[in-house]
Amino acid sequence: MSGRFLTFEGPEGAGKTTQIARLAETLPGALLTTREPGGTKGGEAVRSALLNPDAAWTPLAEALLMNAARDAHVQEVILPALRAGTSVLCDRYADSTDAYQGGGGGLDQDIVDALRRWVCPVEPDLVLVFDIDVKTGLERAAARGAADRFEAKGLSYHEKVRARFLRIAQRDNAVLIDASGSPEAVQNRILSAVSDRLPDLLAAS
Ligand code: T5A
Repeated sequence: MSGRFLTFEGPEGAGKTTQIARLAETLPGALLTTREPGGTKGGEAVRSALLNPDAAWTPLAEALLMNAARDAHVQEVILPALRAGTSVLCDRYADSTDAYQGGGGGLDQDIVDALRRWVCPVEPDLVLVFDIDVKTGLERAAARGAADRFEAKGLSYHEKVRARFLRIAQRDNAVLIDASGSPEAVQNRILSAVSDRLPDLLAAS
């Protein structure tokens, strides 16, 4: 595989979508931007079901649905792109299942890990873990419109999600990004992390 695989993780409203667009404009070389849950027709249908505020899903059901969508996304989109030499910028991936269903929802770690082993034949070269105060992130997300099913979960759920992301950020393939401040300030932190960890990506032509 010759493309690089970067994932963007973190709590609600951390600014991932904004920064993926900015990074995609900056990087040379073949690039694909995509998101989870989603990225395929089936995955987008699963996304609508999961985010619907009128639906009720247990943490186990959420993890199974997220991974059903992820399996299609990995097989149909991510692996073919990486094999073709295209780098992939992905808004959330398996670490979100760890943080939300595991950290927030209390799902058994063995289940989270087993799903990851079955569904994820590829791990990211770099995980950018955005960190933002939970209230600030939820306020940013709320300013955009009505809360989806995850945004509507309580503050203590989102504090647990954030705590799990902080743990994930300590992994060797991860880096913590302070997501507070202006979009320009956050972009500079990201460019510095990418240049430090994956200099070939910035140099690619
Ligand atoms: N989920 C997902 C799981 O539970 N398990 C899983 O396995 C997976 C894959 C997806 C939901 O699914 C859950 C997690 C999520 O709850 P989503 O809508 O994709 O739903 O949720 P988010 O990824 O959190 O998307 P958001 O759009 O809410 O947050 P982003 O992408 O981090 O933030 P962004 O860029 O859209 O910015 C939010 C708002 O803030 C502004 C933007 O203009 C925008 O209005 N903003 C800033 N404002 C001030 N300063 C800055 N620096 C700003 N940057 C952006």
